[in-house]
Amino acid sequence: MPGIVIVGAQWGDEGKGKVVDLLAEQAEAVVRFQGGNNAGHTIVREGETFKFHLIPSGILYPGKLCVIGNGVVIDPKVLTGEIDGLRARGIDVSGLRISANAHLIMPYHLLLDTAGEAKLGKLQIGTTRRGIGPAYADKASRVGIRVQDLLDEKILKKKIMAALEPKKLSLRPYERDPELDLQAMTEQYLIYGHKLEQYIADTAKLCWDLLDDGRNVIFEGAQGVLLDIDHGTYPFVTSSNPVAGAATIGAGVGPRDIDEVWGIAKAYATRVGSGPFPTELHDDVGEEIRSRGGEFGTTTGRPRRTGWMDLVALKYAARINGLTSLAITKLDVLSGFETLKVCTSYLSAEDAELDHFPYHQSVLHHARPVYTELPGWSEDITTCRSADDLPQKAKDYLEFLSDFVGVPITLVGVGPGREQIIWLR
Ligand code: 2SA
Ligand code: GDP
Ligand code: MG
Repeated sequence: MPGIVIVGAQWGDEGKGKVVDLLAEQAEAVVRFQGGNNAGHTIVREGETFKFHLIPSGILYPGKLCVIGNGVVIDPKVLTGEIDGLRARGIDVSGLRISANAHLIMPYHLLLDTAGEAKLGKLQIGTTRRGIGPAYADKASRVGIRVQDLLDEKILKKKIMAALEPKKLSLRPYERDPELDLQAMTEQYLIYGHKLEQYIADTAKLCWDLLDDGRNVIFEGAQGVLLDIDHGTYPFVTSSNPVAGAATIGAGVGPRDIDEVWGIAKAYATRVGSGPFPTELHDDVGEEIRSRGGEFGTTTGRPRRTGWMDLVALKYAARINGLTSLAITKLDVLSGFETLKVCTSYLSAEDAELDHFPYHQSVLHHARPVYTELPGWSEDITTCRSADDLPQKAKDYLEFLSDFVGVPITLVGVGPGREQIIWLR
C-alpha cells in the first residue's frame, strides 16, 4: 500500500471481492474504477454471503469510505436497490461516495444491449445484458447522462432527449415501452437523484486527498484483463478496461499514486460468455471443476465455462498489468485430482509453438494448449491456514505457477470464507 490496485488476472470471477474485503481492513478507502453491475463480487463473512454489483467490497466495515469512481457506469435502479438491501441487513452505508462524473445506465441501454445480442445470433458476445456496452458507447459518443445531471430536471430532460435522438431507429420496436417515455424517465431518474444526492461527491479529489496524506487506498477492479476492451479477446470482451492502468483514469489519480498491483487468479480457469478459451474442458473434469467450484455467474447465474490453468495467459496478465503480486484463489477446488495440467504454451493452426499470448484474433481462436502435467494432492486443504499446513504437492503447484509467471504469490485461497486464506509473504 498506500495505492494498491486489485485486478482480475483471467476472465473475471477470480475472487477479487474476497481479497478486497480482506485487505480493506487496512485501508482508508475502496474505489471501484470501471465496469458496472455486470460485476458480481462475493464476500462470505461468518457464514453470511454478500454479493456486490456496484458497491465496493469494503462496505462491510462500518463507515469505510467506499467510492464509485468516474469510470464506472451506474444503473441507479440497481444502486438504490443495493443500498436499500444492505441497509435492510443492518449494514452501514454512510461511507459510500459516488462520482458526479460517472455515467448512468438508462432504460434504453438495457434494451439496446439485449437487442444487440439478439441481432448477433450465434455470434453473440454473451453479455450480462445489463446495458454496459451501450452506456459506454454513449459516453464515448458524448451523449451520456452523468450522475450530476440527476440533480437538475431541465438539464436531465434535455440530455435524455439528445441521447434518444440518434437511437430513434433502433428503439422503434420499443416505441410503446412506458419506461422509454421521456417524461416518465425523467421523473424516475430525478427520484433516483434525490435518493443518491447525499452520496454524490468529487471523488477524484477525495482519493487524491487520502493518497496525499499517505493513507491506504484500494482500487477494486471488476471483470479481468482478458475481458479488457483493448487487451482482451476482442470483440468477446466487456466495454471497459479492467486492467490496472485504468484505475488512474477511472478514479482520477496519477500513475505515481499506484504502489502495488495485485493480480487475482483462480488455480484453474473459467470464463462466462462467448469467446476463445484455449484450455477449456468439455469433459467430466470440466464438469467436476464447475460443480466443485460452484462456477455459476454471480450476477446472471449462468454456468461458467471451466478449464485448466493457462499460464501463457497469466504471464500476459502479469505484463499488461505490471503485477507486483499474485493471489491464487480456489486452490481447494483442485484437491483430489490425481494429475493437474497447466498450459505452458500454445500450438498454432500450423503447429508452431507460441510462448506468448497472441495478439491476432484468428491465431488465438485456433490456439491449442500444450500442457505440463503436475502431480495433484488428495488432502482436503480447506482448513489449512499456513504454507506449512499445505501438502507438498500443493506447494509445488504454487511454486510452478509463480516461477513461470515471474511474480510472487502473496495469498492463497482455500475456501470462500474470509478466514480461509494462507499468507505466503
Ligand atoms: P458485458 O455485460 O457487456 O460486460 O459482457 C461482455 C463480456 O464480459 C463478460 N463479463 C463477465 N465475465 C465474468 N464475470 C462477470 N460478472 C458476473 C459474475 C457474470 C455473470 O460475477 O459472475 O453473473 O454472468 C462479468 N461481467 C461481464 C460477459 O460474460 C461477456 O463475455
Ligand atoms: P469476483 O467477481 O472476482 O469477486 O468473484 P466472484 O464473487 O464472482 O466469484 C468467486 C467465487 O468464488 C465466489 O463464490 C467466492 O465466494 C468464491 N471463492 C473465493 N475465493 C475462494 C477460495 O479460495 N475457494 C473457494 N472454494 N471459493 C472461493
Ligand atoms: Mg464476479
